[in-house]
Amino acid sequence: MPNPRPAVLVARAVYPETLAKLRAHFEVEDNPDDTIWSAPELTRRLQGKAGAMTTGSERVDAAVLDANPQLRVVANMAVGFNNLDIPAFTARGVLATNTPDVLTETTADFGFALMMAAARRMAESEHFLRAGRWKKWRYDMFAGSDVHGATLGILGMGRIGQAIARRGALGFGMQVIYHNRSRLPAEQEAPIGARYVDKATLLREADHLVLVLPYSPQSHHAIGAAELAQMKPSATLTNVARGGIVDDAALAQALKERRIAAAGLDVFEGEPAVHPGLLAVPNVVLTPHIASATDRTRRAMADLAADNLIAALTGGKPPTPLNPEVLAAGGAA
Ligand code: 8YV
Repeated sequence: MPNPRPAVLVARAVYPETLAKLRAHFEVEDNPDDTIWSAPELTRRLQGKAGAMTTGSERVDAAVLDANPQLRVVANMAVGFNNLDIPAFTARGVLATNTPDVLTETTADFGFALMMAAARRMAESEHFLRAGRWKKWRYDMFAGSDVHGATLGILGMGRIGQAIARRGALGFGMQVIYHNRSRLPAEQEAPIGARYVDKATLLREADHLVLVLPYSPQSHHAIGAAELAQMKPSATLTNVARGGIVDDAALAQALKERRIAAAGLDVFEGEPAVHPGLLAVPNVVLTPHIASATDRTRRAMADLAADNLIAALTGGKPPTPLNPEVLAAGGAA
């Protein structure tokens, strides 16, 4: 018989409604101060817990799992799950879940906006105005590069990549090229006229390159000095995926030397720290990992994470499992 009221840990501050929903089923330890716990602190607080709700700031690996053999499920309030060691979860029969789909369009909106802001130099020109430096108009003042009709390059053509590509193709008349681990079926390529290319072609031909691939050891520094050198000097680079996919030091140098025109970054290697070289150059728009941050979407993410946790621990069907083989083997509840 499963415990009628299992204990769960909610590792970061979340909506009061989400906590109330969880409290209807579980004994909940939450984190009202929103402290980011160290690994030993997280490990300690997980003692006796059957489930946990995490965000990207909590790393749950083999050591954390081994210290908490009672843990059945971790529900990550994010679509990305590089903070969870999924093979370690699966090997121990622990379920992991994420929050796909509910954030796709919101994140695509933001990715597109960041790309446009970089191309049209919005942040740079706004800072100029606020600093009181706008004394007269000039023909070439903050002349950027066009988005409409340009070539949009997407690295990582998953749900969010496709949503950004739709905006470009259908809203802005852009030619879409993409590179991905696998090519999309023709019926998905056709409506947006997307052309599958190798990575070198993507780097060489894109006017605006947007990164939307998952972070893994394979994608670490997928964009470094060598890749930046292959891009057009007029090109922009936008990252709404994960820090670490771009070598931030190499990017700062390329921006400083104008080897690419501009960048839009929502994620950083080692965030919330930001490479000082990026802070020092004007031609980059910097935002603090907020691509999914609309009220409606963040609530939907919290709700989906809670639904996963509840289903997993009450004998239901978790909506978005990352390692469904654990469920097939009779795991979670
Ligand atoms: C989250 C994200 O806000 O879903 C993701 O993968 O990067 C963001 O939407 C962040 O990871 C907090 O969990």
